[in-house]
Amino acid sequence: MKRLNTIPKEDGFRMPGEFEEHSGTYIIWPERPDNWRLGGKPAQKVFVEVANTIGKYEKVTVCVSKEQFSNARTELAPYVKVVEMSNNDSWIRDCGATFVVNDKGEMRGVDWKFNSWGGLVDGLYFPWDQDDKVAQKMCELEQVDSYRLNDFVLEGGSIHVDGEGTVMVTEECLLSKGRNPEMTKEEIEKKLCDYLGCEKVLWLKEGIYNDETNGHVDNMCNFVKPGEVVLAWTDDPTDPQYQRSHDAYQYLSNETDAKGRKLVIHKLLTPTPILITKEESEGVDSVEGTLPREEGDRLAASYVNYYTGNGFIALPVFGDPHDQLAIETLQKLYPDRKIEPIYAREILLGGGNIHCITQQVPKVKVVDE
Ligand code: KQY
Repeated sequence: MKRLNTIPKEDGFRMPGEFEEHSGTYIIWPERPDNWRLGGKPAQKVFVEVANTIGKYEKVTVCVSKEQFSNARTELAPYVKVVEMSNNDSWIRDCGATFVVNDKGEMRGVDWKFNSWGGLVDGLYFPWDQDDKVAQKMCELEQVDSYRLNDFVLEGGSIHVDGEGTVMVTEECLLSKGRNPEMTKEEIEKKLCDYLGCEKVLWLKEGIYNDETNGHVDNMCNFVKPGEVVLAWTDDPTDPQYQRSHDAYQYLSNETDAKGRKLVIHKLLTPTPILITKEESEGVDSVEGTLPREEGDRLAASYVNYYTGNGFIALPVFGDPHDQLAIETLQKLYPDRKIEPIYAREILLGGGNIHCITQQVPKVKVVDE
């Protein structure tokens, strides 16, 4: 498949909202023992549940190292496709392709430069060379051409789009020193709009407290549909999350989207703070260059890190009293989708959640003039 040097927006391509129809989902199998406790075995069970659940609604492809191929193939349901793919870890939202479509029913991939959430400044592991090839490999599997950006670092979890010209990000992440420190905010805006087919960037100040991605927006705020967002929230003024959520609410209340609409903002209470236990910490290998997992550290838990699929929402839950409220809130926001709660503490322990381990492939359609 070809590597393109043109600009998606000028070529007539845009990234659809995640709530638009998909042709499938990609996931990478977890195994690195310095990120996933006990050699990844507990996390693998949850990834199986995520893949098998999503596979009931849309085609799922799980990418696996050669060492784990047979194990993954055995554990995953037969309706899940398993392909061998080298990787450094399992965050395909971030290292995978961002797919863009046009009105003629064509799809292409955007292959951002990946540097492990901050490179040598504050990246989470080294090296990341195999992860940086994942997007191109997905494009080969999908048989689509791709736009490669060698000069712009971005992870898929740091953007959300409404599919109608608006992209939402956080300053904490996109202006961080480990991403594109040589670029101005205006230059970053232009790059986002050019490669996602957007006209307007919404800049939240920060994401979820203690999020090791430098505050990815996908843990903080999501588009339910154009003009409507769901925002991680707490009413506890002693929680360091409080100011972050309130700042975001204030900002979004005073903004409009690319089409000039005021946004409807739905609050989604975060779970009670979740801390790493001694046993969990001890199960993770210590490796220099990989972010350590210390007992007592607060995890960046949020219900906003859900995956929106064809007819369903895959929602992380934590065995917390707020789980039920999250299920009910999202069921009201998505009356036509089944809420699929998945106990996801093991994914959270690795530094992200269900949205971070999935990447959708949009369904292409011809749009009549
Ligand atoms: O998107 C994410 N939340 C990924 C987090 C990466 C964690 C690596 N330890």
